[in-house]
Amino acid sequence: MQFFTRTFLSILSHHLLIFDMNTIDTMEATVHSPAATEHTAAQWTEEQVLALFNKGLLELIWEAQTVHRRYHHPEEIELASLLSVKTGGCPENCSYCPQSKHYDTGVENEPLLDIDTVLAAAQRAKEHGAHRFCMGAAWRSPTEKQLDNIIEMIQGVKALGLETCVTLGMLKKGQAQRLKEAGLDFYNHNLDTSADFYSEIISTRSYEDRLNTIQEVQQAELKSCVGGIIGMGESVEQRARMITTLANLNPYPQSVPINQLVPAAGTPMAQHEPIHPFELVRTIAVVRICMPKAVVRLSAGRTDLDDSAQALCFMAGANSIFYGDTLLTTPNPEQQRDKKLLHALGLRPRQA
Ligand code: SAM
Ligand code: DTB
Ligand code: SF4
Repeated sequence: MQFFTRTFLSILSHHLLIFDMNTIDTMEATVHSPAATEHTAAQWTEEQVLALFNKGLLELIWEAQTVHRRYHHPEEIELASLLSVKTGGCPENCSYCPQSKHYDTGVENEPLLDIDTVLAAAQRAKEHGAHRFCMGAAWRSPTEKQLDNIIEMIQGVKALGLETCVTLGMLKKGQAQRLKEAGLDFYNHNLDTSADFYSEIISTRSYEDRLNTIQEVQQAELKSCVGGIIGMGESVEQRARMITTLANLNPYPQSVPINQLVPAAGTPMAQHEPIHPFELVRTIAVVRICMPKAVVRLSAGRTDLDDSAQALCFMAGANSIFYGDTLLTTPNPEQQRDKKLLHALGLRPRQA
């Protein structure tokens, strides 16, 4: 009897294995990815990325989910809390940003927060279940003195057992290395859009400047967090172009935040119509397929998404969110609402 049971189970598991392998083969055949399985892959063309954008949405989500499951736990989500440690008065003229001094947005130019305030916020974030703590500064580029202060914050936050990320603007030679030595985990520096659309939204710096800082970050062996914003009036081709640039970075970013424009009053983009949530879902799916191992963050713009739209973003491969009641200067969904949503979807926070 035992023999028959064991034989039956062995035949069954063999068949299941064959079924599984066949299923995976079929899945891989439909993704058409140019060997984009490692962080070092650098073979995407604009045409291939645009072809993904042009697929049927449900097919695209399925492909993205297939890639996602190959590299990530499908029920795990990263919770990243965000704090603006230096708000407002920024000399850059990014036309989406409420912190630029070029626009009258009601955001005041505030001094750098003191270390105790930052560490208290980080402690609260940890108690609420955050895994990563990101600190943002409205600077074009930090001075050495400003970097000293940020380094003290990084060391304090790390000592609390949180992963650290900072976004401080452009870095000069040697600054990424200083941050690395301080124990920083991630540097966030977004490309924001495609090279050909960039000069229409910012004129105080170039795309090249952005790429140079990303290169500094990578050469210092910091992990990079690089993404963009959609809904600024860019075309689908321009979205595909931005993703091609991201995916062809060598290595591609370990973390990719996808923001939906938050149209802030007083900025040149204040009147922009919101994009349809499916456009965000589609963009996330393409990012997931092109950068399979990256953590993809559903970032700014979540207050405009209902639970179903967010669930679709997670199906499409997003596995990180900003967690906390505010982003830098604009609102984010309340923590309690997020807790309920994650529970309803069976998602559990990634542990340190
Ligand atoms: N000043 C630094 C810089 O620009 O690199 C760091 C802070 S900046 C506020 C960080 C990122 O926030 C920007 O690159 C952009 O992607 C995002 N961001 C700013 N304003 C936004 C808005 N209104 N909607 C969506 N994302 C926004
Ligand atoms: C990122 O990609 N999004 C975050 C973070 N990196 C620094 C910032 C979103 C800012 C949204 C507008 C605001 O709150 O001021
Ligand atoms: Fe300044 Fe960054 Fe805002 Fe641009 S996005 S205005 S660089 S804070």
